[in-house]
Amino acid sequence: NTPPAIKIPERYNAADDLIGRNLLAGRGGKTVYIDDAGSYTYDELALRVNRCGSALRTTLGLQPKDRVLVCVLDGIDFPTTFLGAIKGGVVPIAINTLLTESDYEYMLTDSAARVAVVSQELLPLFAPMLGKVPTLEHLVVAGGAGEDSLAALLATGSEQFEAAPTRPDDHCFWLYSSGSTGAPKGTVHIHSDLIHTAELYARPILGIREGDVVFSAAKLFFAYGLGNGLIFPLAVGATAVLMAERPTPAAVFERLRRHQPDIFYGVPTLYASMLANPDCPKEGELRLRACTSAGEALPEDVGRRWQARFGVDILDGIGSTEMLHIFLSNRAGDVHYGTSGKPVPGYRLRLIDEDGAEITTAGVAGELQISGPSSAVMYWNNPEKTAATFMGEWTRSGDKYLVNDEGYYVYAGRSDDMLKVSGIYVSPIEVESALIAHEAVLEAAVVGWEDEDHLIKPKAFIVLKPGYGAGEALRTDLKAHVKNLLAPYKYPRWIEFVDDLPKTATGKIQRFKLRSA
Ligand code: 3SK
Repeated sequence: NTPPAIKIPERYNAADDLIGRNLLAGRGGKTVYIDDAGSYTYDELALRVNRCGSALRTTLGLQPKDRVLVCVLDGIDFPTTFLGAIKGGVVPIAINTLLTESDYEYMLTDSAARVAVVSQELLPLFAPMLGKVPTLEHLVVAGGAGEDSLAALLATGSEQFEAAPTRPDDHCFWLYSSGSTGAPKGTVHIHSDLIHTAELYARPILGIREGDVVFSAAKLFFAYGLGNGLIFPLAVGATAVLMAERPTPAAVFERLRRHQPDIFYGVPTLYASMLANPDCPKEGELRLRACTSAGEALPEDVGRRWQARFGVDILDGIGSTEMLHIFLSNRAGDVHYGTSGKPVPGYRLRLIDEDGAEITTAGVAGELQISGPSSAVMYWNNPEKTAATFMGEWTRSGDKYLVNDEGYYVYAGRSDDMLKVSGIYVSPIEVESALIAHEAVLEAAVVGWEDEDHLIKPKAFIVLKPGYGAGEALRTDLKAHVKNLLAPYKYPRWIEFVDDLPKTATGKIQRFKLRSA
């Protein structure tokens, strides 16, 4: 089951490879991107990337290994800037477009980026940084037309631009990874990481191929979205649809209907709200060949309902910012809803118990650690967290998993999310899945809550589907429903109905926020 070794030359530039392979294969005239403004061929992308790399190096005077912050909404300017920087040996840092001014100030200061390329819509948050963050020299506006615009910068660049002579293990780009505690960590990836994710996961497991049209609801600044919409399509010669706006069901339905993608990449919350939406496409309206889900475990019921409606499975998997993309996944023809599937060949997984011993017994949960060739090499400026996460060959995930009797990995919550109720471990995820199987429930989050004796019991926060009214009768019904499905001690002692759940930018429920609510 070991994949063939991926040969990477001694001199290797990831952007040069991802674009150059398409030009060499004669795909220059094929469409690589469709965004809200139009479509672009591989030839056009190559010229934009050359102009960008050359302008960053020559016009703005950046040196190899300098950082450039990229806070850009999904559209052609994102791949232009991200790949242009990489081609020039400059290190782009793709960051979340939904953060606050103080988050951006932290990232600019921590990274000492000399240039920030930001979408016009985000300029008010970044304008105060010039002068405030001493290392920031230039603010470039994507989408604008003035002298500070990306368009003006590209016009100063050259269409002929030789790639920087980087090596496979040179720093290539960063993403900021946010944990449940502490400041975000600049996660440093190297040039060889990108192609490894494409060759190990996207081609063999996802089945992406030349000519496919793909659409990711997850944005390019997430590791999940970056693979989905940038690395994978370029690796095989596909076309990616990019959408700047928030991925609401309505916006996603419109793109699915208009562009008829072969592959759709979503997250569990979105799949659930799409299925609950009256405008959800009917069976036969879409031509999907594959769908993926990541970010958090996909409730079994959502996967089954999607499959029943569209005749295509959702390949639920798990990846991480640290591993760059998915290393554990279901696969077509072997989908086990309620599990994350099996390891992606090329990655090794182990489960570690609280004493640091490897778990070899089915059904016993432990922390998931991963060994594989796309692991980040460090957290910038953070030797303690680097040492705690990147332990030589093994990278810690902070997620708890167990392997069931059939060899499939089952998510059991974050390392710190498990509840001990009356001395017995309860997975909040298991209780949430039971609640989500109730017809009235759109989303659920379960946390530990102290009872009058200061003993921990499960409490559920629930978002109802439209048309269902909160009330005592529904509370009683939901408790009975969980007791019916699971061991009775697992039922939530309290149920609070809420309008929405706190989530990270990648869509993970922030249970710690509910615990302290
Ligand atoms: O959250 C995930 O499962 C994930 C998947 C792919 C890439 C990155 C992440 C965080």
